[in-house]
Amino acid sequence: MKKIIGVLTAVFAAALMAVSVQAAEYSVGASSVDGQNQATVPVSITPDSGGENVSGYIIQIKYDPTKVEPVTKGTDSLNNVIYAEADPGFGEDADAVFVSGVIENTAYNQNTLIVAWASAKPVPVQEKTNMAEVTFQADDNATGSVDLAVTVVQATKDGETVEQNVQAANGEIDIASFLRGDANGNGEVELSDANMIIQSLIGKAQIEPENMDKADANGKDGIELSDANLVIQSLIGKATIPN
Ligand SMILES: [Ca+2]
Ligand SMILES: [Ca+2]
Repeated sequence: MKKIIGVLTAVFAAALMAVSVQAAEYSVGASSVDGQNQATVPVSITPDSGGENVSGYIIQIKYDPTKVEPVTKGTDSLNNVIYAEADPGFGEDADAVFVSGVIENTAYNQNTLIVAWASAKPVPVQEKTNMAEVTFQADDNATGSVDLAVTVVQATKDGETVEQNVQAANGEIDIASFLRGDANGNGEVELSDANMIIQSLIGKAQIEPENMDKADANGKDGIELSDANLVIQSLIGKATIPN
């Protein structure tokens, strides 16, 4: 079992040379969905102080497909798989077309999710607004952090292209591994975990709160002697600790 604990933050406000107007800032953020190993990643825009009239964007998110995959959200009317959902509050009357797709580059473990939106009518934006949302599913065997690099490939305001290939944000999703039996939380199951469990049962040591679930090696009835027993049996190949 894994859980996603990371937060993805925008680290770079896109600035643009081609026009005198300062560009809006695009960002993504991640929050965990408990128990599902998923992170929701909203794609948002923070407009300039004067506001923006957004009429289109193409944003790409690069990710490692061996660790995370975007969750499919069904198919569109042309039977294309959808990987992102437009925020219902963004441009609902704009007569927009919303497209998402994945370009695979498995040789380098770097896939690209592209989210593109274009509207007949510009959408006025005065404050930070979510435009779309992507959900990433962490692979069961993934550990560590996953980099997500976000680029605004193109953006249009009032139908005019104003941004091209602007690095918008970099971030990562941390995948915390949950290792059952690891009562001392050092990332391995060893004999000292059995010691720890027994010591806690006789009041000689205290298991850290974040390791309490891990110390329940058999995954039932809380922490008991049989959990220490199972840890030892697993070390000598007599039993397997459940996930
Ligand atoms: Ca341990
Ligand atoms: Ca137990």
